[in-house]
Amino acid sequence: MILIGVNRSPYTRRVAIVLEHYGMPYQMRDLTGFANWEEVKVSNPLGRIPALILDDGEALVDSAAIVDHLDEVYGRDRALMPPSGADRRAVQRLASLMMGACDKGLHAAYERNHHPPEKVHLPWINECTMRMKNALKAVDAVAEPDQFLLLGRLTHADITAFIAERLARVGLGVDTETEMPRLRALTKRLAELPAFAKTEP
Ligand SMILES: N[C@@H](CCC(=O)N[C@@H](CS)C(=O)NCC(=O)O)C(=O)O
Repeated sequence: MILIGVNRSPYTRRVAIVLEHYGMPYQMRDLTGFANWEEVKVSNPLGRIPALILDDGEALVDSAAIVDHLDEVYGRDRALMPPSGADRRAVQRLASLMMGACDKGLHAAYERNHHPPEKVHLPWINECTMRMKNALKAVDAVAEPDQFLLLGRLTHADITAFIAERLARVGLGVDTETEMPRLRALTKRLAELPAFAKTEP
């Protein structure tokens, strides 16, 4: 498989962590939707990363759809997403919150990075950042010391919390150590696990 994207993209990193955790072989093609539009659009007409090219050439797009496929191939009963019921809903809820937090963070970053300075609307950046932080704080409130977020094991909730916290801290300068200390403690522990360490950009 070929993963198109760069690990500084939270969505790409999520897929890379899942591939590593499942022990699935893949090659990385370091492309971004902005710098490499012509190449990326071949796999994703939106020009967004990540895209995952399967061994038969089929291209999957959008991190959620890609990890759903990887969960299926790995086996629903042992995947990072529980197969059904209350456990599945709980993991879906936190993972959706965290992917939404990434979306808010990117809206803020794009406002800053893709507009001429005189057209940057600071209130929009602040609004998006506030909403992102609110979602991160909701996860911080349920994070227990030395535990995974849910079910006593690694799930998509932890991986998505990891990438969202990193985007807030590294990409937007949020002081997560102070504002979401329990979440930050979790992401420090996760960073030590092989799938996370190996994909650090
Ligand atoms: N919902 C998509 C979002 C992907 C996304 O927005 N990726 C960013 C990089 S972090 C991108 O390629 N942006 C280029 C663009 O929006 O044109 C996913 O989960 O994969």
